[in-house]
Amino acid sequence: MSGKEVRAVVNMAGIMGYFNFRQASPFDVTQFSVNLTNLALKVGPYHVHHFPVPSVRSTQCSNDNVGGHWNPFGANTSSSTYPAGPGSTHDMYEIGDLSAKHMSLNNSDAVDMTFTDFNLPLFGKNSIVGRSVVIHQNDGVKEHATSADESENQTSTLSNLSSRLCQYIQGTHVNS
Ligand SMILES: [Cu+2]
Repeated sequence: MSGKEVRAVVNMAGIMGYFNFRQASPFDVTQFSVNLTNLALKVGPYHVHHFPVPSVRSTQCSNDNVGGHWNPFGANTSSSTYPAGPGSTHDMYEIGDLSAKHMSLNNSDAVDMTFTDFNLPLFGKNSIVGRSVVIHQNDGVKEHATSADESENQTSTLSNLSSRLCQYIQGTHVNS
């Protein structure tokens, strides 16, 4: 069967790089890569949020538009048992809580890491494809958003609303 690979190419506010997600089949783990430069120690958490960025020229990167974290199983981040960082089994986290599951970008200028995620589907109703990735600044208020879409040849777009940034993930089907 055909695998899936989706990517957000980031070129916003000086930050360059990408998030890449690849899953060979619904029964395989997802390989999740983060490659970002020029973070300038300004950002920290990043998540898959519920909805895609509304349009290619969007100035609408707020949570009103992209929703909260992608969390179809209802993990409770307010619980005392919710993991504060990496090291717990992936079913303990919101699917979209990538920074808690894998690595915060706190105090980073450049990252180039690949992780194995056991709960980050690119297939089925819990898929992250067609949603958004948001990078939050360290103050927890400002954020940068990207949107996941598996259609091919979609043009990367950029918009900058105050300090929020929106960009689409471009996807391809890959042979597994
Ligand atoms: Cu977020």
